[in-house]
Amino acid sequence: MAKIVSSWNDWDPLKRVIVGRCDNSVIPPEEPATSEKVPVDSEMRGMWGLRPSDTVARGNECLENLVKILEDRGVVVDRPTPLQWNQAIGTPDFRNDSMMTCMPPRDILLTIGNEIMAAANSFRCRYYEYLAYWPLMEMYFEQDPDFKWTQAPRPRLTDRSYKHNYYDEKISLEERLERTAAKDFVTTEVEPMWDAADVMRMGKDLFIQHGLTTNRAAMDWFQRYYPEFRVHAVNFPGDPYPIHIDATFVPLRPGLIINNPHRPLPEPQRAIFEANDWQIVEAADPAHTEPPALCYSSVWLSMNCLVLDPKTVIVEASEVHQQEQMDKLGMNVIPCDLRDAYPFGGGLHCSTADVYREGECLDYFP
Ligand code: DAV
Repeated sequence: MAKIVSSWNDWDPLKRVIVGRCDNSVIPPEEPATSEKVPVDSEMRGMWGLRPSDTVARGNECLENLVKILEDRGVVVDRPTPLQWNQAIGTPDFRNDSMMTCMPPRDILLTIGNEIMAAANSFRCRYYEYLAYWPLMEMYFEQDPDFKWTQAPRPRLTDRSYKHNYYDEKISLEERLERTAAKDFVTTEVEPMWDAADVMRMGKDLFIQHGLTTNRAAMDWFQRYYPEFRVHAVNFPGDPYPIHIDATFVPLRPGLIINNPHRPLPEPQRAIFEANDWQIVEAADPAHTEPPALCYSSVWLSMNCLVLDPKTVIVEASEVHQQEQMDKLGMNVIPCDLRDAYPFGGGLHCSTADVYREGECLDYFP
């Protein structure tokens, strides 16, 4: 019996990882939590259904590029088992006309030490997405006697979980920014809801973004579940669509973080980093002015990199400015052509979920 699952942060040497799949991906129908995520001028507004098959094939090709880079470096790569995502689903509390995808895994699975936990996502269309990863969880459970297989409390996602008419087509960018600054998001606080990609793991500290996909009740839940950890709620008032921390605040190695210059971490939240001599560097500008077609995310997926070890990082191949900056920061940069996977939910960090990194749970902020 071997040790298969262990990871405490995003930078220790990566040995085993899950890479998503684009098969059967759907642009989901509108529901209370998702309309917020689609910008008013997006070509995706008001449309839903299976994504065009040529884009699925191309997205999968990009993910294969990543798999090859990882395997060539000796990293073990596991893949999910996609479901037929364009099926209607229901629970006693809600019905939804479709599911979405098994991209990106980073939103669904949170690895903390020897535990992998399926998240309490706020999108109804993602309610059953964890099933794509269950064959892997079964395998880890069978092979690793220390693996803790966990499901966070399932949110009910009734109408009480959302602010209705929170989202108004006519809302201006300024109003959006005011809402972010006021921590006024589409979810209510009746139950903990969170996406795993809002949680940044740094040993004994968890920095969790409060935004459109993760609420305050989730912070409270995390602190009670992990009493030995310090849970920090963080906010980035410069982000009009605050979803996931990994295109905003990205650690490269102990002591060094790149921060989206449009979404700076405000005082006093910076204090804990500064007091411990961490350097927060403004990330380089993206190489693109627009995201690819049918993409939910912003151009800042440029900084959504996958750190292989404290000296090595995979960066998207067209993101030349980000590559150059990483190089200057002393990282060995491996470019990977992945841009056509962005529409499926994200960049290099999003498209993966940690299974095993060397190293232990350290206190970086004593
Ligand atoms: O900037 O659109 C994308 C994060 C995806 N996990 C953004 C955030």
